[in-house]
Amino acid sequence: MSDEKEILKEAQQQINKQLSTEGRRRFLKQGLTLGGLVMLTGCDISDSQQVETTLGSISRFNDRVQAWLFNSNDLAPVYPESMMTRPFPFNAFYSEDEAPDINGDDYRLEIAGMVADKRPWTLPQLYQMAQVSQVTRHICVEGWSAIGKWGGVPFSLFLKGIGADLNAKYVSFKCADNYYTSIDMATALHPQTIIALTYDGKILPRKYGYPMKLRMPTKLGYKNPKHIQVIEVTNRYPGGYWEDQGYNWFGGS
Ligand SMILES: Nc1nc2c(c(=O)[nH]1)N[C@H]1C(S)=C(S)[C@@H](COP(=O)(O)O)O[C@H]1N2
Ligand SMILES: [Mo]
Repeated sequence: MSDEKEILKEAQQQINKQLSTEGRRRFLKQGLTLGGLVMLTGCDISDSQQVETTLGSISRFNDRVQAWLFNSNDLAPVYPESMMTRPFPFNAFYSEDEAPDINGDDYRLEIAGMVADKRPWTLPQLYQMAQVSQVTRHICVEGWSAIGKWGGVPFSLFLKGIGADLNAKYVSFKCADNYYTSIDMATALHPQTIIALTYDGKILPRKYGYPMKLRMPTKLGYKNPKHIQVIEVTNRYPGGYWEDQGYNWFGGS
C-alpha cells in the first residue's frame, strides 16, 4: 500500500525523536532499526492501528528506561537574574485572555490518592511554608526557551508533609483549565521541583498559572502544570493532555 512509506517515515521519526534525547542514550538507538523493530515486535506496518499500539508501548518502555537513567542528584543549570527573559512568554492550549480567573479566597488545593493527610490546602497555608527561589530555563517543544525566576515550596517537603506514599509510581495534576499531566516519583522528589507560588518575586500572575504551578527545570514545558487544583499520588498511569496525543510521557532529562 502507498501509505506504507508514510507510516515507515513517521515511525522512524517517532523512534528518533524518542530515543535520541541525549548522547548517553545513543546506545539505545544504535541497535534499533525499523526492520529490527518490525522483527522484534512482529508488527505489521500496513496496519496503522497496530503500529500505533506498538509505538505506544515502545514509548512507554522508553519512559521506564528514562526514569531508570534519571539521576535525582543531577541538577538543571541555574542562571543569574540578569539573564531572565523579559517579558517571559505565555503559552497554553488557548490564548492569554482565556486563562482561568481563579479567586484566591475560595481556592482549595485538593489532595487525593496514596496520601495519609488528604485535607485540602488554602493559599495562606501554602504561603506560610518555607519558600525557596530559583532562576532556571523553561524549554517548550514548540521551539522556544526562556529563563525565569520561580519561588515556592520544595515539592519533596510538601509530599513528605502530607504523608504521601513515596514508593508510589506517579504524581498527577488536574488543572482549573482541564489541563492535566503527571510525573514519576523520582522527579517529584528532585530538589529543584517546586510548587511555584511566585514569579519574579511577585504572586504568580494569572497567565503563568495563578495560584500555583509545578515548576521542574528537569522537564519540558508541557510537564509543568499551571493552575493546579488536584494533586494525586497513584500507581495507575495518569497520562496527560499532550502526552495522550503522542508527546513523550517522561518529557525530560
Ligand atoms: N494548566 C495548564 N498548564 C500548562 C499548559 C496549559 O495549557 N494549561 N501548557 C503547558 C505548556 S506547553 C507550556 S510551554 C507552559 C507555558 O507556561 P508559561 O505560560 O508560564 O510560559 O505551561 C504548561 N502548563
Ligand atoms: Mo510547551
